[in-house]
Amino acid sequence: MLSAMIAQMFNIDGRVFSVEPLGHGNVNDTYIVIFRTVFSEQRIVLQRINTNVFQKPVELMENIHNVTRHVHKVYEREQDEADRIWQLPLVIPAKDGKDYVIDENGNYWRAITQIASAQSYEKIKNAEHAHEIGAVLGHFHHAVADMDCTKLHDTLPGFHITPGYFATLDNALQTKAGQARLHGSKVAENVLQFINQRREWSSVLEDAKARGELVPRIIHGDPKTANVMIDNVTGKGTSIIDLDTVKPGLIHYDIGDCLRSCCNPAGEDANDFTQIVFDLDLCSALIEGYKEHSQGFLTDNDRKYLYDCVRLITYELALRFFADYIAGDVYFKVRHEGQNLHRARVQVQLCRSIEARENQIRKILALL
Ligand code: GN1
Ligand code: MG
Repeated sequence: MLSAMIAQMFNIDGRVFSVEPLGHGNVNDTYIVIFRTVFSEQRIVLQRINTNVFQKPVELMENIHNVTRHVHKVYEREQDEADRIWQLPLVIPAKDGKDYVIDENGNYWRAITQIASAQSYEKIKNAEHAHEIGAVLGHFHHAVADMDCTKLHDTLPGFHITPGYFATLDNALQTKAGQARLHGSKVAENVLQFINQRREWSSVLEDAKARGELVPRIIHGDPKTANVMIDNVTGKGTSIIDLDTVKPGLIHYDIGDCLRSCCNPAGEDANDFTQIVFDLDLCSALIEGYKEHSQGFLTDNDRKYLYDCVRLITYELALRFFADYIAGDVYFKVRHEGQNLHRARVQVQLCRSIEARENQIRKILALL
């Protein structure tokens, strides 16, 4: 098996014993690999980087390398005062010293340590879980707060720049196949209508950035429920994972995405649309956890756009899923035809719920 052969090219003791798929990532292929020696075994996470999405894998690995090295130092330095052992995966070098291996087809692979005795969940479980996810994101932001974001590469230009995604959608809509998908169902037409009604507002964060009200920092880029490891023993958050999108960006992209993901108890693949709501108790719990561990670095201008970022990142994901459906599923992996349309519809429903609860959400976010 190719993945086993690749795994063996990393600098890890022992021999590959097994390789199994891991998680439900929408972009990369992820495996858990067990290495055995005569007296022990070790599990590592092996990933094939999707270079259709991440076109600069070497720069991407450089970002991950530099950020993890910095964060590990912070966590070690602050260890004695911490209420837990905070963790972050470590990049495992290949036997040739590089942070990746290129296979015979030109694919890039990387290996990272597994955060053991912990797991992540596709859907939020309860308020305590939301609190811990907020804590992990807040603590990660605290750990990178003193790092100069201009030292990182922009490995995914346009990522979370909401107005930029209209070009993808509009181009796809101009094709025959795109028109057929749009008019193939009332659902698709309704999603497009929802998106079009909010086009003008969708530059709200980018406009604030252009005015200098919001400034780029280091962000995680994808702090969804499934990317936060929860300790099996204590139930506390221990690590954020999936560091592909660690790069310069607005902190609002992270806060918005985290709330979008964690405050919807029905999850991204919900089938029962009556269950899709933006849950205010989960929101309060997440914000509390974030506040406790981010050690307060938000400015007044940052606070001004907190409600917008929750609504916007939810809207943006609806737009991204929908544009990909219209384009023929070229970006997000799908397990069945129509999945990206379904995913878009879920985010539209969530966005409607956010809009309906604007005042209550603003009140909660004012606590940050
Ligand atoms: C993608 O690959 P994965 O599942 O970590 C996407 C995120 C979306 C997320 C939605 C690079 O993340 O932006 O929020 O799906 N990542 C990229 O589940 O586009
Ligand atoms: Mg990701």
